[in-house]
Amino acid sequence: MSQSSIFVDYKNAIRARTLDVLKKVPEDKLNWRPAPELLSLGQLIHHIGQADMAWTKVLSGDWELEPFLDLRRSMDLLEVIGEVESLTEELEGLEITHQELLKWIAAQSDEELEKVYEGAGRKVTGRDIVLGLCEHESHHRGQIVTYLRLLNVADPQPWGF
Ligand code: NI
Repeated sequence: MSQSSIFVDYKNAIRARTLDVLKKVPEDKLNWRPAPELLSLGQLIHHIGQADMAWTKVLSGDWELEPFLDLRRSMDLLEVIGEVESLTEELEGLEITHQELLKWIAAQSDEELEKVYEGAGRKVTGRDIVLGLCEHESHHRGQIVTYLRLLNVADPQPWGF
């Protein structure tokens, strides 16, 4: 089994668990946040898709790593994301950016996944970035689960039943 097919399966499995959680998000709570300085529930969902989109651009060579990291560090996520209005639109956006990343992963040989991207004093391989995105999504899924608990919405059990 090639590394790319392992990563495609892994990314799909991570996403399936995220979608299980997102099914529980009440549409009328998209703009809810536990504190004023934190991303809202809808903004967290949007952010997962934005990360997939942005890193796919880095992986594809459309964006250079260094300016991307500089820009990312200077961004205020609350401002950049803005208000999120529709759960359906967010779910559609998530699917599009997820598929774009899967398309990139599926096209890579094992050697291509080892390509090194350099910037801001760091060196990462394509494989590191893909694994990092899976970790990133899991991290924010955990935040979303916490938000749902604070809203008294039952979250899916981690073992899936
Ligand atoms: Ni993040």
